[in-house]
Amino acid sequence: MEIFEQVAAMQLACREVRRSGKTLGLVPTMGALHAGHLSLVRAARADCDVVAATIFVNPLQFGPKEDFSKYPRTFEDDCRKLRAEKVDMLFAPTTEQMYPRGASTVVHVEGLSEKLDGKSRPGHFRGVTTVVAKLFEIARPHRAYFGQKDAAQLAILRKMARDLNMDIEIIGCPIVREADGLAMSSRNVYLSPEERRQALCLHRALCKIESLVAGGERDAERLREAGLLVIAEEKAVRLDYLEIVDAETLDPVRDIKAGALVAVACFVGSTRLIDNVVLPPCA
Ligand code: PAJ
Repeated sequence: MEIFEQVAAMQLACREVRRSGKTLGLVPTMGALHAGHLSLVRAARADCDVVAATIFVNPLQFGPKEDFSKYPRTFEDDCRKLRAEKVDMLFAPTTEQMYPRGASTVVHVEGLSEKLDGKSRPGHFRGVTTVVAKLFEIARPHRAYFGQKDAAQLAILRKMARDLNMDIEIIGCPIVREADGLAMSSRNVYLSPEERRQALCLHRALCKIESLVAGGERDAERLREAGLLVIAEEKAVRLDYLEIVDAETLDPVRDIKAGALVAVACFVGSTRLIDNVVLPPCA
């Protein structure tokens, strides 16, 4: 695996891949890699001739009171995992490489970026779309792989690619979970054993909603209330949002017959966790 820190070197290497007629798959990450990230790498490995991963803890997508400085950084370990998955190239730039002094251009998907996580994390999605647009421009991959775990992020990146006519196929990959249902996240390491147990209520709420849908319930508000009750049972967990929305527009839906995204975000202690489930269309 070749490691690039410089934008120009990564750009050159990716240009060479395209020139040789090979397909290039890109997997953007912030490192602290777990099985969720590696599932994206495997999907890319299965589809593309050359796989490039990126590791960059993007300061632009963290709020001033968020965990940028304490975000887990495990670079050597990450490299080992990526090598084991036969990743060809790793782009791990410094902040100065990504945001040279004086850089002032941002990419902002208006509307969508202010919904769900965007409501409680102002500026977050603007940071995500700006960095991903830059990574796309540097690597110009044929395909880019993102997790359904960050459902709003995925919807926003799809919209960005469409709106800006980016010639890149955005591939969404399923959520990878721990054995007990907790969605894998680099932030799970922040949880104490007690919080780790409390954190299961996110998945429990989603399962409750799914089981009510299986039993015939179609009313989004009733489903939402049932999910809220499950979260409320875990007294130490603070709800940020639980919403039932259209997976593309992220606007609330009234019934779930045409399919819907159920997305939840909670603070467990000081750790913010998210999870979701996609309800398929049903009669
Ligand atoms: P990060 O949180 O490191 O996640 C990188 C990618 O892994 C994202 O596409 C995310 O959805 C996916 N992922 C994380 N946990 C997952 C899980 N349990 N199952 C499946 N996929 C999972 O998301 C980001 O970084 C950043 O916002 C980024 C897109 C890299 C831009 O900075």
